[in-house]
Amino acid sequence: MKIIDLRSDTVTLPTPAMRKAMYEAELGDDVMGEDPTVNRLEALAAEKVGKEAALYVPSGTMGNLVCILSHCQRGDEVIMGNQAHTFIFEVGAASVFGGLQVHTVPNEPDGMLNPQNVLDAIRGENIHFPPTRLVCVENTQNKCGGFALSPEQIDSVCLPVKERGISVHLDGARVFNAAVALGVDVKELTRSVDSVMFCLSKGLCAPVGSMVAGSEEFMRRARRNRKMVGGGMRQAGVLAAAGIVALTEMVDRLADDHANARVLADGLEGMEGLRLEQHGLRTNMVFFNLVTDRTTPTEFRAALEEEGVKVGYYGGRLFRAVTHHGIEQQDVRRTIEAFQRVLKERT
Ligand code: TLP
Repeated sequence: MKIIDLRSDTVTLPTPAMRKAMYEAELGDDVMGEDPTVNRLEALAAEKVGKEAALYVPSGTMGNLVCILSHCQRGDEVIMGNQAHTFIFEVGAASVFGGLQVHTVPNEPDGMLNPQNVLDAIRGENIHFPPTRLVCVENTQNKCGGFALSPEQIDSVCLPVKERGISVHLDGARVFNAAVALGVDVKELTRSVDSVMFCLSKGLCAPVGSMVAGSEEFMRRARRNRKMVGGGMRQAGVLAAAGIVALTEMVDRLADDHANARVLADGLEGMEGLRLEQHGLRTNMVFFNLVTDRTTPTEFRAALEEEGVKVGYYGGRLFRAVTHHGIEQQDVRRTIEAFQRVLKERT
């Protein structure tokens, strides 16, 4: 029986084209700036997101950290959503490594930050206050359902912030999902931010790696900070080669994952015992709550696993199913049937 693993799009495996590119990659020492494949990936990434320069990093978590460190000094304050990945899932890295204070504002149900709340959170001149240096936005906003935020929504948060001399970083781990779902060039989603991180190793299927991008001057600081946190890799072109395939061949097909997520959401909608999170333009995620007390989250997950379906657990009664390369239409149908069987016995 095929295991339908919907825990995350991070479980995707490199495609045959990626493995071939990895095998054939021309290599050098990237810390010395001499890996031609990494250099090619960085140029391609910068061009895609409309920034002057880009940098290859081992993970999204490191990419966000390197950007935050490159924007801020110890004692500064960073504003972000209370559901932000940088706040919830990155082990407090900004505080641990940056000596930064995180100031959260509530995310709205679709993942948006209310622009006025963000402006109100900016500190004024006062000897008692830490200086506000940075605002972090996230698109798609994972914990809020992975809905796509439009260029206008992103601009409405970022532009007033920048008018006040404060920088903006975009955690765009899945910004290509947002662009494909909205039918816009990804540059429209990055035009009003100073730095962006996006992942190659999620829906785009590369085995490892994320990119950060921004101005040349910013990227010089980011390169130094990447070295400091141990992210300088040597013949990294063997991995970057897969990243080039990810960016050139794997973006448009994200639409298939979105179509599958829609079918899954439609199939789960209205099932007794479930309540779906439906707050915006869906991409490749379906968040749902288990709303029956005839089963526990642990028992429910185990029952689904016996049916060959794995879903992610987000605490309380909240679960996440993520569609990705390798999940086909028939897998979505099988998943819906598995849910029906599991819930029938427990509602
Ligand atoms: N998210 C992972 C888990 O950490 C939850 C997932 O399965 O979704 N930003 C966002 C918005 C992310 O969703 C993730 C990964 C990251 C950053 C970090 O990327 P990695 O895993 O490469 O460090």
